[in-house]
Amino acid sequence: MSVTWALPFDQKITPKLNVNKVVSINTYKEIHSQTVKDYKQFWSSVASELDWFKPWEKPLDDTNPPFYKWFVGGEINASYLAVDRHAKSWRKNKVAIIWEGEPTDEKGNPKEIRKLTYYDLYREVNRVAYLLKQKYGLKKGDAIAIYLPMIPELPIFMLAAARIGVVFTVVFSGFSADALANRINDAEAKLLVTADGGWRRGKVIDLKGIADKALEKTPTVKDVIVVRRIGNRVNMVEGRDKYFDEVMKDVPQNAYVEPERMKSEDPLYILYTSGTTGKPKGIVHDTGGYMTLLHATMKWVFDVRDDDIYWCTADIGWVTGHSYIVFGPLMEGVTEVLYEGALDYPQPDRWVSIIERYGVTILYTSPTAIRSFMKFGDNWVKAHNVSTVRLMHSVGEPINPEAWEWLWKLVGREEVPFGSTWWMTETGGIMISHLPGLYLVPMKPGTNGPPILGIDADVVNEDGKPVNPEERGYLVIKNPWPGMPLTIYKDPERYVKVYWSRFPGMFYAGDYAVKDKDGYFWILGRADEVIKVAGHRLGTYELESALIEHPAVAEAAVVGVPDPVKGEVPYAFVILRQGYSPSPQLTQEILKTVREKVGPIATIDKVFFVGKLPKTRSGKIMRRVVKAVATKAEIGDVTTLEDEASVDEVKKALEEFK
Ligand code: 6R9
Repeated sequence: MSVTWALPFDQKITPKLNVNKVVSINTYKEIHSQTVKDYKQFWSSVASELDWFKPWEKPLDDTNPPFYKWFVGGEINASYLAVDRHAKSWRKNKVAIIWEGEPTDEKGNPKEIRKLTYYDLYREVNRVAYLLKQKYGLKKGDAIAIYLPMIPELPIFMLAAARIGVVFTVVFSGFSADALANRINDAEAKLLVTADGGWRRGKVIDLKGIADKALEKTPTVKDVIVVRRIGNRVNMVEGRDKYFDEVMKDVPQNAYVEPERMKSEDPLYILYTSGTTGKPKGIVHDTGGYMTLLHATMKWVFDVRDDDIYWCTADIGWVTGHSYIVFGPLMEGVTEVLYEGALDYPQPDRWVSIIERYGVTILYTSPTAIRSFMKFGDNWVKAHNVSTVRLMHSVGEPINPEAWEWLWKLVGREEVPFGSTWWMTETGGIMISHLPGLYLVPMKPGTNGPPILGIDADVVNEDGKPVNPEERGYLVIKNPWPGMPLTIYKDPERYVKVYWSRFPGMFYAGDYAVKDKDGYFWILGRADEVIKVAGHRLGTYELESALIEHPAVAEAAVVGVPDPVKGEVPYAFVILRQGYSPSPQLTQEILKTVREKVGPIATIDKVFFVGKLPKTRSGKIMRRVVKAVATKAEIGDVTTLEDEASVDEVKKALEEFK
């Protein structure tokens, strides 16, 4: 658990903007309880705002819990919702995506800006759908993998796949060859889309080189499409690899592909996320329910309007980007910014210059980003005009009140609505949040606010009983919701076990939370082996598995410890094999192994060498004890500990760390 600050339960702030939407928490609770009581009917009325090819017969099939099916009998297509509808409307020539590349000229101005209208997007998505269908023979039910940087081709490929019913899995460009290969193999992807590289902090990430390594062990992949981003020479395998621009030459400019009539419960994508074991979980999202939740939250949480410039600073490789860069905003027909690179490159004011350049009105960012901006000081922000911003939200980890106040004052001018939206890969979209577009309850710095309409969230104790206000417990969701997972891909038992078994009949989120007297939620952090490093979700077990791949490492325990900027960072405690002794060089080698196995995002903050690790009598490493020592917390019950001297070993390693 990473929260160490005091929570301002009683501090209530009402924004000066959007005041017409402000309601008291009691009024909100009344409205909310109605929507929860009749949640099937409530979500049906939301879903009816989307364009369905065929209406559903039943809002929810709950005959086989927890494998719920939303809007059964209905037919819909996510790509149709995101592009065709706008291409046929007055939004045709409205800008959909303003893309800005990372490289800048000597004056600090971006070298490349691309603007795609909804009609451009419609045409490109159709052409790529044609390519995938006609040239590569892909059809409904096939799977592809996408390993691309933040360039317009990424949403285009996602939407093209969705158009023809091809399930896609996007792999974040910070993952390694091994991580990519595992995901491709689990999804049995037939085709991989990658690039000749991507820019990050002025350096080129060799995506094709990493992909080539992954492709050595992915028997299902027959074809590779390489998008040229950098323009450097990369290895191309005859018969397997083709450049995107070259294969597109044979696709008619006006290609049109009929959107597949997907059943509401047909899968849209698989997104792999870390859990408590080494193997990432392939979360499968449906089409109709997922799009319904995104439609609702785009309106309620972001209050999007046609004159907005919306910017979500996440990477599309994570769920935030899937839902709130690709499917949500495009379905709503907004103009959005898509930025390729690091928010503080080449200078700490890159992000504010982007707000200023395009007149961003809605900003969706993360606590880690905010804390890193804070570190650089206020002047970088003050040098730019950010007065266009009218609404902000944060996501990914708990936001500390200081970071909240800093951004609210400096960018929000102490007047905009600003919330912290809680949700996770599994929930598909936002679950607990302020709703400035609908009914806005007063804000409190750091809170997540109340559950959104139609969502019955609660905080419970070990026995699944609601805790008292201000008492810590586990976050659960008590009713099915549109956007919930269909399953874990190829592992339905694990889906039941991980999420639905701890508290029968309730979805277990894996987070600690408190509810204050007003009914506001405050999510405190993970209650399991998952850590959020700079908002990126990692499993400590994945990192441990990577560590022991190094020949010198006999055993390893990884725990998350609080960090002032990244929220949490991983510390590794390592027992070396006989014949090896600690050295800075060995540390570097070990870190390199983890980077190779998991990816550059998996940077272990510190490696500690120990002779023993706290274990139970049956030989299981007690990470809880390691974590307590590392964070100077109460060690708690140690009756199952095999050897108390191991605790001193960990303490000593921390004290003597150089
Ligand atoms: C969207 C996303 C999910 C975990 C979740 C929780 C943490 C996300 C948060 C938050 C406090 C917020 N989390 N948003 N904690 N306040 N506003 O981040 O999905 O990568 O699957 O992570 O992130 O711990 O359980 P994902």
